[in-house]
Amino acid sequence: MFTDAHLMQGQEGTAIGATEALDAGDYLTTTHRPHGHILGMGIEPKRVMAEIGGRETGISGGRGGEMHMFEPSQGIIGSNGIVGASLPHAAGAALASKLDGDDAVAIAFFGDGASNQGIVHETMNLAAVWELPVLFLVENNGYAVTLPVEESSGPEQLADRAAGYGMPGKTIEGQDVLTVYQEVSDSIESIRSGDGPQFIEAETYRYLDHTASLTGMFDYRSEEEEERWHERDPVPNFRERLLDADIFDADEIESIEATETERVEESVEFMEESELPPGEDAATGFYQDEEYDGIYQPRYR
Ligand SMILES: Cc1ncc(C[n+]2csc(CCOP(=O)(O)OP(=O)(O)O)c2C)c(N)n1
Ligand SMILES: [Mg+2]
Repeated sequence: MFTDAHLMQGQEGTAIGATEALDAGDYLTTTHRPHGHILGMGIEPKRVMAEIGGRETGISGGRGGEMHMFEPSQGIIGSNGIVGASLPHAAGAALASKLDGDDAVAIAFFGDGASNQGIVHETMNLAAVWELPVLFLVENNGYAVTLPVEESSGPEQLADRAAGYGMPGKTIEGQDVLTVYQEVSDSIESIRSGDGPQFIEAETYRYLDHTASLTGMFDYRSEEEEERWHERDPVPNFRERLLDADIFDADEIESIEATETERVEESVEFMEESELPPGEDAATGFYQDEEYDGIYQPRYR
C-alpha cells in the first residue's frame, strides 16, 4: 500500500521558519500538506515517511496517512484532510491554554483556498472576541489545486482581512526562512504576552502539482511564473546566505547535504522494511477507551 502525497517543496522557508519560532509546550495544527510542519517540530523523517506508506512504525501507527499525523506529546494536534479544520482545532487548544492559565500559544497553518471556508471566518472572529493565544498563518501558495487566489479571494492581500476580524495582520516573504522566523517570533511574543490572536500571510509557492498523483495533469501555471518563483527558492537561497556570512564553508554545506540525503534514503528503506498494521487491529486507536486520561495516546505504540 502507498498513499498519495501532497508535497510541499517550495514552501520550506515558511514551514521551518515558523515551527522554529515555537516553544516546547506550544500547539500546532496543520493541513493536508503537512510534512514540513511535522518535520519542523522535530519528528524523525523515518516516522513521517512510514506514515505516508501506511506502516505500523509511522507517527500514527500507519492508520492515518499524511493527513492524520498526530504527536500530542510534542504539541502536534494534527494534520487534517478537511480544508479549514486546522483553525478551530488550534483555537480549541488556545482556549484550553487560556483556561488553564499556562502561556502556551497555538499556531494554525492553512492555505489560501482554505481562507474562504466559513469555519475560518467564524473561528477568527471568535478567537478575537475571546482574545485567544493563537496565530493564524495562511500559506498563500497562489493556488487551491488549480484555482488562482485572485479568482477565489477579494482582497489585494489575504492579510487585509485581519482588520475585519479585529486582529493585527501582516504579509511576509515566506521564501526566506530567517524573515519568517523573525516575523513569527515577534507575533508569538505578543500573543504569549496576552495581546490576543494575530494573522500572518506568508507568500510562498509549491513547485510540484497539488498531489503526486496529479503530476502534469493540468496546465495552469506559466513557465515564466514558475521560473520567477524558483529564483526565490528558500533552500539554495539560504545556502548562499550561510556561505556569504561565513557560517559554513562549501565543504561543510556539502557534508550537511550528504548527511540529510542519506537520512531521507534511510527513511524510505525504513518504511519499505516496516510492517503494515495487522488487519485485526485496524480500528485500534480510533475511539476513546477506558485508559483515556485526557491526552490521547494510541495503544499500539
Ligand atoms: C472542506 C473541503 N473541501 C474541499 C476539499 C478538497 N481539497 C483538498 S485540498 C484542496 C485545495 C486547498 O487549497 P489551499 O487551502 O490553498 O491549500 P494548498 O493545497 O494550496 O496547500 C481542496 C479543494 C477538502 N479536502 N475539504
Ligand atoms: Mg494554496
